Amino acid sequence: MRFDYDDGNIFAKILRGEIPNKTFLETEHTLAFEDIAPQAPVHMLVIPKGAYVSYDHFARDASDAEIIDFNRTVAAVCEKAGVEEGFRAITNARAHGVQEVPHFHVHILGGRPLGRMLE
Ligand code: DGP
Repeated sequence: MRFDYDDGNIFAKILRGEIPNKTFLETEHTLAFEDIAPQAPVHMLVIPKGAYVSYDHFARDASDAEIIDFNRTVAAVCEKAGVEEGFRAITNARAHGVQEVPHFHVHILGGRPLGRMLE
């Protein structure tokens, strides 16, 4: 599959510092920040700094260092956000996944019981 990255997307603009964000954690390869429209008391977005469209793009083409850094940052976000009672990690991809922003991101939701998601 070919992944065409559009560097005009909103998260690319955040990474370039063109629009503000509420940064929660930042590492060499990864940025975590608050979602602008939180669906739960904790709603963070974790994104790689590299130009990846979706989870399958990232998992296929990112370097080992980027993948490790991303996953360690997810863990650090969970620790710092205090979601000991549980959380949900979601990533949407393309049209069927209802992905709004075409830069790979994982939502971390928590801070309340989240209910069942899969039907
Ligand atoms: P989705 O692509 O459907 O997985 O969701 C994109 C999420 O990005 C959605 O929860 C709202 C959030 N979002 C959209 N624009 C901005 C923005 O400018 N800043 C922040 N912090 N979040 C945004």
